[in-house]
Amino acid sequence: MSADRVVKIRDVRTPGETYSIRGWVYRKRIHGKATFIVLRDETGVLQCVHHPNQNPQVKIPENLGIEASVQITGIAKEDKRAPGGIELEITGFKLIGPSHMFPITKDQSIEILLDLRHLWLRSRRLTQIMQVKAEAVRAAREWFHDNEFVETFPPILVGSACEGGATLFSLKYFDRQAYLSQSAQLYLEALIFSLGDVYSITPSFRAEKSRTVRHLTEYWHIEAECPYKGLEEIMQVEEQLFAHICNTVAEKMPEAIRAVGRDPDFLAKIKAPFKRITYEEAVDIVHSYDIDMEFGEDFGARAERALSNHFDKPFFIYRYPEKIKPFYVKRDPDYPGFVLSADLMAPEGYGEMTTGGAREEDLDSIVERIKAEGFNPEDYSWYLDLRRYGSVPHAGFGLGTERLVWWMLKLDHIRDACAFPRVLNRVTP
Ligand code: NSS
Repeated sequence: MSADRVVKIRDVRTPGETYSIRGWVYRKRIHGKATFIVLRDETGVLQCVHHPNQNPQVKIPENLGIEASVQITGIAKEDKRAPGGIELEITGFKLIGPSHMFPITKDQSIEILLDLRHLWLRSRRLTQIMQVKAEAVRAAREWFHDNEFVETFPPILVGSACEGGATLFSLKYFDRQAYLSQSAQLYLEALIFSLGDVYSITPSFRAEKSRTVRHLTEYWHIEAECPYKGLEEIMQVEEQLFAHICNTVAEKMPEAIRAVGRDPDFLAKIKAPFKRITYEEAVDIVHSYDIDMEFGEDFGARAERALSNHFDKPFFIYRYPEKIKPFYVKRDPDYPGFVLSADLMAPEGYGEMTTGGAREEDLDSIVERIKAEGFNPEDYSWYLDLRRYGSVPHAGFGLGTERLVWWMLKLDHIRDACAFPRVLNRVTP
């Protein structure tokens, strides 16, 4: 191999070969006369060593700092003590960008690390989480593509709420008020009439005023909508997509998953169909843990955690009371007071991953429920047209990408599923 061709650290494998690599200084130490540099790039870390007596032409700056960017040429050698079993004997060294006093050191507080997020992103852990997230979204797109869903691009600046007024971010849009989208759903509902099964992957915004380990104010929302599907059919779409994402990341990124803290085999074994329990059965489970909750109310954080801990695989809760679900959810004709809605729950305490269900097709009842939520039906006039002109039964769902990554990798806090998390007290960096 020519010494000029730059390869990734992952590809430095054959003892005796000369390689050039580009990376950032991860660790540096001097031992006797030798300098040891552990270099990192997006594919891994590699120990490089300089012996001045063997390669006197190489000059390594004494003040070479952590996170300086460098290009190193060297000969690969087997070394059992080096991480990965291979070490590079440095024969050429070029400083690209110096780094003095890298501000991240051991034992810093979470808040300081969050202030330094733009630098903290270079840590192995965050790098691996972001790589798994990218693979998860790629796998989602792959599943949709293989199942003939069309990708669509709904707006982010919108004129009306989808998920209730309490979590709406509003902004001035020239001389009127607009909002940041909470969900692409209403737009996907419009798109099924021309494109059939559709999906989108967009940012969604929620003005969540509570500090929890599962709420962001901005997240990436994977949503789909299908004509002529009902509640059962949309649950089948959800579980197949969900299992495909879990299985694909387990197959493609086992080392990263293990390094972050989850056994990849667990994800490889997630298979559809998932268990389905009714809201009523779920309330019984909550009560069996001596947690107070009224029948008809939504699950609180404690109840949701208990339910989620009760199972060791993903499962659905379906047929919720009408009053805890938004205006667009279809009423269950066989169970008055209940709706054809389901949440896909992750086990192990992580809770809700998706919400989905059948949509109300009837114009009058949707108008009545928009009013009951305190909205003006005029703000939804375009949406109501969908019920006026060739309305069809349809169903859809939304999956929070960061919720999924949070659970898949057993992260403590959902913010670690984001490069630049947006939460109640943070919009920077
Ligand atoms: O509000 S949802 O439960 N449902 C909707 O937005 C529907 N309109 C989606 C649809 O049918 N097209 O949100 C859906 C999912 C939810 O299950 C979570 O996984 C995620 O979006 N979600 C969040 N993730 C992170 N942070 C926050 N605040 C958040 N809110 C919802």
